[in-house]
Formats: sequence, C-alpha cells, structure tokens
Amino acid sequence: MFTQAIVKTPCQNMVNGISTASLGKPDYNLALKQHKNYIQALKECGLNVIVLDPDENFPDSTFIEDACLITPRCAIITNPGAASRRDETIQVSEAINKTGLPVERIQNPGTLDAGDIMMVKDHYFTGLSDRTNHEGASQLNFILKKYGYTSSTIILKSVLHLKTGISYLENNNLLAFGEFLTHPALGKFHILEVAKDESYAANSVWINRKVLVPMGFHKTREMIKNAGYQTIEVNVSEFQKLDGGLSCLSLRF
Ligand code: CIR
Repeated sequence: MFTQAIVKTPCQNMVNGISTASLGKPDYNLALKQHKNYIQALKECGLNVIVLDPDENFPDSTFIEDACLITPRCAIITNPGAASRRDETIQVSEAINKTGLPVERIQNPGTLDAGDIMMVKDHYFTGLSDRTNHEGASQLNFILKKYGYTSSTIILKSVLHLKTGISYLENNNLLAFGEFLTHPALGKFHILEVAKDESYAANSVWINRKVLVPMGFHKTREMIKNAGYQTIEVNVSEFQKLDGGLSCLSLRF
C-alpha cells in the first residue's frame, strides 16, 4: 500500500519540453487544470499529496518520476539521461530529505530515468534506454542489493521508458503492448494486452487496489475493469504531448 505522493506543478515553460509526439504544444492552463485533477485522483486512492513548486528552469520537471526512485527502504536520486533534465534532481532531493528515508544517488557516467524502473514486490526491472545506460543500471543494481532487493535489465527497442510500455498492476497482472508482449523476461506474468491504437494507456498506475487510466482509452479501461480493478480515468492530454504518461507525474511511496 502507498500512503504518500510527491508531484511537481508544471511550469509555463513546459511548452518547451522534450517531445517526439507530434501532437502540438501543450496548453499550459489546461495542463494546470489536468494536473489538479490528477492530484485529486491520487487523493481518491488514499494518498497524502506533497506538491512542489513549479520551476521555469526545467520544462520537463513536472515528470517528477524520472528524478527519483522511492522504494520502501531507500530513495535513489537519479541522474536523468537528458542533459536539460539533469538538475531536476536538486529540488527533488530537498523533498526526499524530508521523508526520512536513506538517500542514495546515481552518479556520472551512469545515467538513469526512473521511468525506466518497474517495481514488482522486491524485484526491480530496469529498462536500458536512450536515457538509462548500463552504468546507471549497474549502480542501481548495487544500491538495491544493499537494501535486500533484486533487479534485472530489459533492453528497450521502441519506447521512451520501460513504463511507457508496461505497468505492473499487482496480483501478477502486467499491462503491456508491442515489444513487451512476448518478452522472455516477462513470461511469468499474466499479460493484459493493450491494443496498438491504445498503446498510450499501457502506462496506467496501480495505487492501493485502484488503477488510474488515461482518459479516452476505452478498450484498455474495460480490460482492466474486467480483471477486477476499480479504475479512475484521468485526462492528461497536455502531458501526452510531451511524451509523458500518468506514472511520470508522481512519486508514490
Ligand atoms: C522527456 O522526454 O523526458 C519528457 N518530455 C517526458 C518524460 C516522461 N517520463 C516518463 O515516461 N517517465
């Protein structure tokens, strides 16, 4: 069960965030509204939400998930793979220090975006991507081991981050699409297959028996409901324009 979440209000400069989506620039006021609704959804899942101030120096900093991995036993400040995002970790560190968890760090030449990390109980899958390199993954492995966790890597082919393509919904259920459907490392899971035209919804988030699903992906939502979960639809269209999904917008612990 999770009790807390940390989010970061989008800054006006988010319109200049990194994007490959070709969906146009985000509408800032709409993004702010969607972010408020997202916070509300986290609260509906029983979380106490800590909201960090926007920072105009970092257009992508609302995607706070990439800057830190919080496990039940420690927090690991990452070293984001995109140069423009590297120092997002500074403000996150201040918030993390207040949690009382031991703090670890990924350091150069290691790079790691925590959107590439998927937690399955005491095991952590790390996606090797354009953002997360071997050195980053191996530093993470070393840190996790110290706290009694295991980890393994998955090489990504087409997605930005590991959790762009898969989401663990607990009870051995894994939401997945594309390259992950037949991946040998994921063979033990019961796969809920996300249709190609709804691939964005593969990034959904399990929180305390409820699942946040992006708005408008009806087939995926029905499938998740039929698997026995209560779902909450959240509109994050303005964040999708920057390649960001539901999970990227919060740290949950
Ligand atoms: C980026 O390219 O870094 C941002 N525009 C989107 C980050 C999304 N984060 C995630 O999938 N974990």
